[in-house]
Amino acid sequence: MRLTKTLLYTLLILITTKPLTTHATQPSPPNIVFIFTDDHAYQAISAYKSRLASVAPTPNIDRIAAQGIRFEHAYVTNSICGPSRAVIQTGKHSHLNGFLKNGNHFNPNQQTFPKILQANGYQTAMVGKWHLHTIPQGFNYHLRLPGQGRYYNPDFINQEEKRIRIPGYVTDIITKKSLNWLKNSRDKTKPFMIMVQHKAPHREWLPEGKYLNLFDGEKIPEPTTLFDDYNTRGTPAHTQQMTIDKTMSLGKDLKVWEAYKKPFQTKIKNFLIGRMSPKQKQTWLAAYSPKNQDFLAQNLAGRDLVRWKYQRYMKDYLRCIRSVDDGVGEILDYLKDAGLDKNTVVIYCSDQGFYLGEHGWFDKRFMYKESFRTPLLIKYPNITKPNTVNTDLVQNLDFAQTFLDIACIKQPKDMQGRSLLPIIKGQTPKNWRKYLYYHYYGYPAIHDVRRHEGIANKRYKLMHFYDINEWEFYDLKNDADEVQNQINNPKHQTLIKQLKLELIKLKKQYKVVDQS
Ligand code: SGN
Ligand code: CA
Repeated sequence: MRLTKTLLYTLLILITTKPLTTHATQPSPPNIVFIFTDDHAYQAISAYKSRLASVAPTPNIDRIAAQGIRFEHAYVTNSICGPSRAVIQTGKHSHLNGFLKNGNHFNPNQQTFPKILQANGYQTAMVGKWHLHTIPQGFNYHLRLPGQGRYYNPDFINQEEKRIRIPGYVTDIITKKSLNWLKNSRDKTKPFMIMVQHKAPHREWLPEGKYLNLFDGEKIPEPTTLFDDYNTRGTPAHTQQMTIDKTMSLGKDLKVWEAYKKPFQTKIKNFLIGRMSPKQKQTWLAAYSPKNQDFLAQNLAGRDLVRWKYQRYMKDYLRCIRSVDDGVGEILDYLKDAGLDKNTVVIYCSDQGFYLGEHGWFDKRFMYKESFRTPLLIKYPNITKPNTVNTDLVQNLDFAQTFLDIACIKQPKDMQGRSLLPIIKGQTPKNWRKYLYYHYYGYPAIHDVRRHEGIANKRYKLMHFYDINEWEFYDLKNDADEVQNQINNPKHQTLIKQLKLELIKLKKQYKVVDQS
């Protein structure tokens, strides 16, 4: 009976997937290294040439762009952690993979791209933040952070479902554990796919000991919309809870527990440095105590205080990214030293974008540019031309099919994205998508961003906050910062009507179930 089942399964795989054929120029199916960060905004990658590029370079991440493609129009379908991960696993929008918002539980028995790769002879691994609240399936090796994970001396859940504490700094540990699997544990006769999934640079932005004084004395450039008043925007931009001014705390977020009285002060201090070793604590206090005293002595208020908070926020955030960048460098170096680089595709991206002070905000969730976008860099040796910049509309929805296509495996018909492989080869299909569909479901939830869906192309964006029936419309060519909601501008009414029809078509195509 068991034998028959195994036989049937093997037959099924043989029928549904093409055998592992090789690309003309490749000796064996390419390996895939997917490096994935949490909340890493494209503005904080120097390859994207943003306002932060010169002050906070990311030389190792930039190596991927220099040897491959930088996507200028890469977006997510739902700008929040768990949903983004579920979309990547399944190649399906949230309403079909069932993971609509953080806190949902991923159905682990559904089809995912790692399962298909594994069934087709790939060695697969996942190390780091998982956040899908179920045991990962489809991996030969997995080691995951429980929930959000912690920066210092983090706990992990190993393959035996045991919680283990690993001393050190989370980014460094994830890099080392990934390298350890690549070097020592995988079956080297088979192609591999590894998902290196960092916690950094997620809130509460606790940097590694050696970087606690990085950027001291420097001024991080401010975005032009730091003091946005949300004039012309609808209700949601006014009622969100994610401003640097009001929501970002001096204690937990900015590590100035001295600003509070005991016992609250002790509580925050314990939360932030309580699990550090005496040496880690000492390093922390030596770096932050004098900076905090200096800040408190200034007695800042109003815009000056917001400006100071922005500087502390950005410095901590960018310090966390420095460790990520080091890790990327270590992985790229290993691939090169082991002679694997020529047959390994490396992808760098984040689960969504993030506000680095734009609109006065941190966090994500909105369909506005900074959180709708995600950085995406791909290098495919001998296939991608160095330093390519691509402007096609791509989404995290496309990754699963891309990875299967790279591995020469047939893409399941029920996946909803499109393989990026033709684009990676420099041959964008003529019928490439013209519109993107977006849907955020997480309300009520932390940061109070109202539920919305929307449609966008490179020029226009139409958003519908359906619970309160408010629409917003932006002309991105004339208003790149999205501060001029034009929904009532008579000049645009025909276009808005057309976009509403396109939105209906898109929803039909993606089989969206209406929420309102
Ligand atoms: C935590 C954070 C939020 C963040 C969510 C979701 N607060 O709740 O600021 O938006 O995670 O982030 S914290 O004080 O606990 O850090 S996500 O990346 O997992 O979606
Ligand atoms: Ca995230």
